[in-house]
Amino acid sequence: MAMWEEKFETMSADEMRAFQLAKLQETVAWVYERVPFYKKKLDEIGLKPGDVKSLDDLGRLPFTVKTDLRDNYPFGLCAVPMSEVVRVHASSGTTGKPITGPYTAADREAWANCMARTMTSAGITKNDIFQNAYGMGLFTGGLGFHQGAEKIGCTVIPASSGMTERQITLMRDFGVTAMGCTPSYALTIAEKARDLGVDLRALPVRVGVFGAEPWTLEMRKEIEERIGITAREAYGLTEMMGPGVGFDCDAQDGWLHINEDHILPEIIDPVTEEVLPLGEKGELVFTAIQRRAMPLLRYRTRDITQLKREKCSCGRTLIKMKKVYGRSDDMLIISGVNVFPSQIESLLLDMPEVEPQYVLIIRKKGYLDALSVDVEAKPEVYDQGEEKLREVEGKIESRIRGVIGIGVKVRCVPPKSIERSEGKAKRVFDARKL
Ligand code: DLL
Repeated sequence: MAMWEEKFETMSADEMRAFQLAKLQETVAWVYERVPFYKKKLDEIGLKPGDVKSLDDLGRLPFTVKTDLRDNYPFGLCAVPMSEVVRVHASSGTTGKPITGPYTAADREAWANCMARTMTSAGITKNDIFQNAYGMGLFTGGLGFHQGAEKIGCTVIPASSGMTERQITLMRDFGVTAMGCTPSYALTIAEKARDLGVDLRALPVRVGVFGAEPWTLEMRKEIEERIGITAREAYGLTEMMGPGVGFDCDAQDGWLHINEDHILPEIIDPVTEEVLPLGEKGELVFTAIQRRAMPLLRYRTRDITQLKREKCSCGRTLIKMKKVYGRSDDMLIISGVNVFPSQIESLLLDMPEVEPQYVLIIRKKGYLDALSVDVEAKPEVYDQGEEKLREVEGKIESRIRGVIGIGVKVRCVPPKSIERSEGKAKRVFDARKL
C-alpha cells in the first residue's frame, strides 16, 4: 500500500510522542513570543513555554475558539510579519467575518505533503489524470488538492467547481482517471452526465477524493455506483491548513487517519471542556504543531467525532478519527431528541423510491420544534401520482420514527426541484430564525 511519507505515516507510538512533544514545545514558545493574544492567555494562567514538559501538558493550554479568530480578524493571530506570508486562504462561514488562513512558504510545503499523503492513500499516482472540481480561490479545497496532485506529479486539470457540463466533457475528452470535489457536487456531476446520456461508469475515471462536508457511508456507495469509482475521503479545515488534516485509507471503514505529526487531536466534552478518554465521542480539538504563520493552540472545531489508536490494516500507525457526521452547530433537537442531518440522510438513501436530494426544514410548532423533510421522488415514482407519493411519504415517516424516534413530516417533491450543489450543499433550513 503506497504511502507518501512512510516515515511519519508508520512511526512507532514512542517516536511519534517524542516528535510531537518537541514540536509542541517549539510552537508554544513561538506563539508566546510572537502573538500578543497567546502571550496574554498564557500569562493569565501563569504558564511559561518551558512548563510544557510532556504531551499531558497540552490539556493545560488555553482553548482557541472561532470568535477569537473573528475578534482578531484578519491577521491579529499571525505569528510572522506579512513579508513571510506567501498565501492567505479564507472560509466565508455562514455569518460575520471570514476566517483567515495565512501560510509561510514552509507551511504551504507541509500542506502540499499532507495533501500528497491523502491522495497517495487513495491510490493516486503520477500516472493519473486528476480533475480538480473543488472551488479554486479563497476556499482551501481547490488549491489544496492542486498542490497535492502536483507534488505527486499527476496531470492536473484545474477545472474548479461549476460549469457541470464542461466537467463531463473534460472527463471524457481528457481521459480523466481521478477526480476530487465535494460529495454533493459529485452527485450533481453524475446526474448531469445521465441527463446528457454520458455513462461515467464507462469512462476511465476510477477514484475520487471527496470531502469538505458531511456525507454518510450510504452516500459514498451511491456516488461509487453512479460514477463507477472508488470514493475516498479528505477532511480538514481552513484554520488548520485546509484539506490534508485527515484522510481515509484502503481499510475504508469509516475512519480517517489524522496527520498527527502536524496536527495534535483531542476530544473534549463540549459543555464541561474536559478532555475525554480515547474512544469517547465529543468535540474535536486541534493544535497545529508545525505551522509557523498562524499556529492555533487547542482550536475547538465544533466537529463531533471520536478517536482510536490501532495498527491499521493499511500499515499506518497514525491515529484515527471517525468520519464526521456533523458539527455541534448542525445538531437538531427535535422533541428532546438529538438528531444530526446525516442520520436522516442514511435513511433516505436506503429508500429506492427517492433521489439522494433532500432538505430539512425546522419550524416552530407552538413551543416545540417541528422537522419536515423534502425529498425528491424518482421520476418514475413521481409519475405514478398522488396516491403513490403519499404511500412513499408514509413509509419514510414511519422509518424515521422507528429508527430515530422522532415524528417528522415528509414531502415527496418533484424531480429536480431541489437546488443542486456545486460546493458545500445547504441541506438544513431553519425557519425559526426567519
Ligand atoms: O472544507 C477543507 C476541505 C476542503 C476539506 C476539501 C476536505 C476537502 P472549511 O471550508 O474551513 O475547510 O470547512 C471546514 O468542513 O470543520 C467540517 O465541519 C467540514 N468538513 C470538512 N471535511 C469534512 C468531511 C474545508 N470529510 C469544515 N466530513 C470542518 C465532514 C467535513 N465534514
